[in-house]
Amino acid sequence: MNKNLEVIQADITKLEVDAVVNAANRQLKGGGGVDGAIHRAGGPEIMEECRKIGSCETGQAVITTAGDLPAERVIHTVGPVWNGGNKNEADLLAGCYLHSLELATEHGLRTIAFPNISTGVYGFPKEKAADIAIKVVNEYLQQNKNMEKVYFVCFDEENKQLYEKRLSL
Ligand code: AR6
Repeated sequence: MNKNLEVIQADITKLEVDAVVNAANRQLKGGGGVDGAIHRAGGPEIMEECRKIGSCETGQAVITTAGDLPAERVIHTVGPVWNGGNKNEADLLAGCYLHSLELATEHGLRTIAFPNISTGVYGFPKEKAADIAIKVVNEYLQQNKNMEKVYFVCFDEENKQLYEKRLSL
């Protein structure tokens, strides 16, 4: 396993990292799950910036302040809704991880925490999502030495076990 990769079970809003990633929607209008938790804990400044940005395409990422969160910035990415697997869901999910990492690098951010994007309300199968997330992040870390630490933040036990198994922890 890449030593810059770590699996943790935690509430992402509590992490002191350079960037936390939010599993947002295309309208950047907030919602439930991790999105709701980030806006609740981070306060209204995050939503103010989201409103100015307007929207984000599925598979892409945008960046805002982290408001009152201990992190420095929030990267909002929009995961695909699972629709059976033939609607380009895998590539779109890979795009979420890649574009978030690229945006972090552009902004000089060296530690980043990802939630399990699309595996909640959006219904992406957790095993497939873990395979994609680990592959994209591993490849990125091999090619980009600027990134110090990537955390896979698993909220539920099932995701934690899936990630640990794949990373042979
Ligand atoms: N910290 C870390 N992970 C969390 C937290 C938290 N505080 N809360 C939930 N999770 P979801 P999606 C996990 O549904 O599937 C929203 O309404 C959760 O257990 O948050 O990409 C948005 O506005 C799951 O493993 O995101 C969108 O409309 C993971 O975060 C839509 O849901 C992602 O679940 C996005 O759906």
